Amino acid sequence: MAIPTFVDKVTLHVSGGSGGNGIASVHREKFKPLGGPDGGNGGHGGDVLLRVDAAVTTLIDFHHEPHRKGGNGAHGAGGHRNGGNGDSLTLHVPDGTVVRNDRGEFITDLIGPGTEVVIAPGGRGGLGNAALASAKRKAPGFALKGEAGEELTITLELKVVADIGLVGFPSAGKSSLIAALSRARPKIADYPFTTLVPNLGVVVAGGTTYTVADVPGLIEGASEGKGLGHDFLRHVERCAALVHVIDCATVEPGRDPLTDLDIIENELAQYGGLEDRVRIVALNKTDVPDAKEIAAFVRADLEARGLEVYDVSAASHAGLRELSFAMAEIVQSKRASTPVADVTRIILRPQAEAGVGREFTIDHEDGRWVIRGEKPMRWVRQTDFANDEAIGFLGDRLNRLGVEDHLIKLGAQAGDDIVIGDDEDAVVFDFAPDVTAGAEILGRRGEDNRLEPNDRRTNKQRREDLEATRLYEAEARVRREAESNAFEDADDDL
Ligand SMILES: Nc1nc2c(ncn2[C@@H]2O[C@H](COP(=O)(O)OP(=O)(O)OP(=O)(O)O)[C@@H](O)[C@H]2O)c(=O)[nH]1
Ligand SMILES: [Mg+2]
Repeated sequence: MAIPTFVDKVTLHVSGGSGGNGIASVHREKFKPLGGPDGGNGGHGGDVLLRVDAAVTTLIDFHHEPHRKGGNGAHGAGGHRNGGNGDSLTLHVPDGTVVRNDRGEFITDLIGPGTEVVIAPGGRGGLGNAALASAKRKAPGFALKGEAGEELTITLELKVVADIGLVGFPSAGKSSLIAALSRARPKIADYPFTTLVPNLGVVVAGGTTYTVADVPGLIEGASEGKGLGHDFLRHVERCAALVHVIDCATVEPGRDPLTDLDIIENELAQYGGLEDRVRIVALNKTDVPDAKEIAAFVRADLEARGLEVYDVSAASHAGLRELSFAMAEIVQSKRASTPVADVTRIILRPQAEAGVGREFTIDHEDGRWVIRGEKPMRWVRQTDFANDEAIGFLGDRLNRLGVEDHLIKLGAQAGDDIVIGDDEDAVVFDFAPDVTAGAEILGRRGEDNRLEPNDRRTNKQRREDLEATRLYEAEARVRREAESNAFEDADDDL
């Protein structure tokens, strides 16, 4: 039964964990009518990461389990308790994994063990009302919601990272050569298409350590899907050199070393992109007497084409030393001319596409004003629309960013539709310049008049209130400073 054990292309759905909600809570104590806000922050959602692991050679695990999600952050709680962060999830991928989005666009290429990328960041946790308190907004009756983690569909494609690629007809002896040159033990047999997946071997020669990969045999018409087709050629795309392994012992009609070479070169040309790779020719099976003669016969022609030619036998190991040194030399000079990339730990953080680099944009589309930008869109996601005060807070944030001024400048009229965000995530407002949503609660924007001095209070009450206010303002300041690192973006304008 054919069970796929090597999978070199998969589609994967990844999503970061959701951030926990911040909590609106008020500290209650006997004889203190209004304690300070003490709602804690939600924890951040866990990220989903991809990391190159030398021990992983296939993408098969993802084939079986294509949905992966980071852990959710916990919600905050009263008494200044912050929710814990969600666990991040690290997915181990083979060296040479190419990552693309669902439109087929390149995201990143993961090369070198330890290289990692945060592919789906977790959502930010929402701030609790304690962290949202300020001199002006002493007791916020709302908190920010946690945000959903980033969610995306990606394809992972394995392109083997090898220094040398062996190409040739089926049964030419490619896998036998890898076995003879390295400790790898690929399947070898006297029927064509024995190799269904690339084999990788590590070779040490002349003080150089390098890797050699073979690919399933090619035949004429591979570019039209004959045999195993072209699919596997992507595994030699990263190679510094290609070695033509030519079977000098074949008795098949129409086959001889020069014709074989031309056919393979033609298929490589159809595939494209490999023109600039150094070529070496390994005339194999020279342990067979007839083969030795044929090899001697074609050498001059091959050399006349500018090719380096090696007579070898994977069976007797004749000529392997010379071949392995020739390969080492090419690898050496390639490495010397390529700047050393820091492959140990590259951390990429793909950015959300909308509004990167600027605060916001406003477009007039179908009679509506559409606002886009990372901050406004994030702020909308953080807003609890069931809470008027939270909506007022959103209005304040937008105005401080200059959204209202800009809308007026562009000619927006009261009552116009204002849309923030795109498609399913969009939120529509009526434009109401100078009138804050939630105005019935808030006096001047952002000021909570439940806390304003009130003539009916006695002087003693007033002193007590003042005392309490000072206390929790001081507390809130200390807390905000402590958390400003973790929440640098979220509270940058509070
Ligand atoms: N006599 C002799 N036989 C060889 C030599 N190298 C390989 N063979 C034989 O040729 C047959 C095919 O060898 P493989 O190494 O499987 O060939 P391959 O190029 O990997 O073939 P595919 O995987 O089908 O593309 C096997 O029966 C090997 O034993 C050699 O140097 N001398
Ligand atoms: Mg093989």
